[in-house]
Amino acid sequence: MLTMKDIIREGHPTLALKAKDVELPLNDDDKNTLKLMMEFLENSQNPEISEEYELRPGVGLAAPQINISKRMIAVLTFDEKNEKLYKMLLINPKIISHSVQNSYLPGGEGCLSVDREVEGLVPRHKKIKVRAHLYNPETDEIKQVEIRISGFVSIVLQHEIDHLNGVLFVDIVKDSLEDAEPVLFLGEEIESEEE
Ligand code: UDB
Ligand code: ZN
Repeated sequence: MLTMKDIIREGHPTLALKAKDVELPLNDDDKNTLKLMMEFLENSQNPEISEEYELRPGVGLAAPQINISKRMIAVLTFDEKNEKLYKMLLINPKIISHSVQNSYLPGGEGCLSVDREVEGLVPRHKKIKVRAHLYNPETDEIKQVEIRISGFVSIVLQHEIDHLNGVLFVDIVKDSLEDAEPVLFLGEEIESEEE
């Protein structure tokens, strides 16, 4: 299994590289890497396992973060807005279109590869359309997909795709953003400023 020791940190040269396209059909090594990436996210979100192995609970992981410079990402997160579990292993993901409107996580971002608190906001597209190959390890099937998403999952996908392009959130974090709306979670609302 993967642990935090397998995750390379800020400053490691691999994190700054543009990762290579993955050749299809998938070879057994790449299939194994994808399975290990999803297993890490599952373990990291399991309270007993994450405590025992000291894992940070991750919602996404890109192959370069385990020092494999290939265009593969794993996402495991529950979207409260549409009550959908996003559990995806994506190969060669590409943002084929996006909204003009920007969005951001109001608390800022963190990263499994960054061991410090970084203040500031990260501009993201509010909505994206991603074309990728989706791998299903249960059936060993792969299919091309187009995913249209907004909200938190869209931010996770953009954060992971940035890793494939050698970009860390710390490289693009801003003190303030103009014309961007915060991603809100269930039950949250915008505080109105009265004067
Ligand atoms: C994460 N998790 O997994 F706003 F329900 C981060 C860590 C680095 C803090 C573990 C996270 O942001 N969880 C989260 C945030 C919420 C609401 C919620 C859970 N990553 C993955 C990563 O580093 N991938 O490369 C960082 C995230 C920052 C924005 C999207 C991914
Ligand atoms: Zn990250």
